[in-house]
Amino acid sequence: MPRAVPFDLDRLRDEALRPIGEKLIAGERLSFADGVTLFTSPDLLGVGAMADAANRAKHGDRVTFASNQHINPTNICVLRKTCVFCGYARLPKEEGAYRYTLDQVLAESDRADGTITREFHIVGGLDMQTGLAYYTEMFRALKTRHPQVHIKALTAVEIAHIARIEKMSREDVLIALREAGLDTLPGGGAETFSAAVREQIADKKLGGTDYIDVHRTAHKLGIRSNCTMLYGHVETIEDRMQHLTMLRDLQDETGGFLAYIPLAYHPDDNELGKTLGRTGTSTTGFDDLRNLAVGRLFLDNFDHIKSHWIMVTSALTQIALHFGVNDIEGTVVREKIYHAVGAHTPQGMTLAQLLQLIRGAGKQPAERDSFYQVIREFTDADNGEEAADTTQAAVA
Ligand code: V47
Ligand code: SF4
Repeated sequence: MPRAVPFDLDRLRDEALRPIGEKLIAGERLSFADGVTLFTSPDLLGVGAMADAANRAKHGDRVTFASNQHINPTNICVLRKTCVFCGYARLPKEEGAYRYTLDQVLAESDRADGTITREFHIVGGLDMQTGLAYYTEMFRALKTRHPQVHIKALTAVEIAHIARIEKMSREDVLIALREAGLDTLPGGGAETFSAAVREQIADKKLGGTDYIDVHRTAHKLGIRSNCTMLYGHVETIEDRMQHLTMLRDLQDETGGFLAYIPLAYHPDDNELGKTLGRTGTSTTGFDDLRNLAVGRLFLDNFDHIKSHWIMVTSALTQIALHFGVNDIEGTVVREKIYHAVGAHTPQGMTLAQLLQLIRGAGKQPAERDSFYQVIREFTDADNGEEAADTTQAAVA
């Protein structure tokens, strides 16, 4: 059962939201139909106010971030032609294709030296040459070189790909990766689960039920994970709700999800954007805030709702801190995937910029580890100066 949340119903201007506000106050779970109402109500501020109340009940004014570094070891991907929303992947012989050697991965990881980076977020394409040994060697070497750094790596889609090319079960792949140093799974690869949507945007990709199955297997092994939803392309509101319902159901079953991160679709430099005739920013600020707020309200069994500022800008992320968001993607060194599809945000944010963003929203910044344990609270006078800044060199 969700917790009862104090809320002033007079803040709602849309009568259709009232029964939802009453459920919030009573600690009752929202239905699929409630989710549709939240997605369609003209009263975005009312939706946001409820999400803010639900968030405050869990986290007060605290907003967390983790200092992480993205490493994308290969952009070679067998699904390059069928994931039409992706601008990052290349075929093996295509211009721009790359696959890092272990030494290149280690050289990139050394950017973490002398910084506050505590997590490597490692994802890439479905490359036939990067099987289990490629990743187990990589994780072992990374753990030896940076023992303090958490490894959040390989989406459900990549796990299933490795299992297929190695002719192993997904469970055995996860066990081997964990032995090599894998700590948690990121949430990528989910897109939108609906079969009709997948047929249009990611025809050959691991299906929604299988994505859930890989996460279930991981959770049962004690490997926690994040989850995402790609929105703002061809999906309907019902598709979004089906997706959120599947995530909420698995969370009821395992409790293994750490955070939910809605991802705004970017249309530049990918086939889908051309087909839809869209360029620039595809989602609206309204839709970005609404997706975050609905995530907070509907996913009552999730502790953390994260805004990926790279996708929706840091300005919108700041406002989202009043729409149910309690966590922001931290200092992301050398992000490549969204910058391949037209994200115009910087490739990283400094610690000082992050603190300014959070404080500017009237919130209290706290650095967390990858399991959401708070490592450091920042008092108003504390600018984290004694901690080396992660991105100064990297964003140049
Ligand atoms: O699965 C690909 C998305 C995802 C586009 O777990 C696109 O902490 C928008 O999942 N427009 C990978 N999005 C990134 C991801 C993620 C990011 C940050 C934090 C975490 C976490 C996970 O990027 C892919 C796909 O959904 N993506 N192309 C595009 N054109
Ligand atoms: Fe490959 Fe992932 Fe891009 Fe699909 S979204 S083409 S699986 S890298």
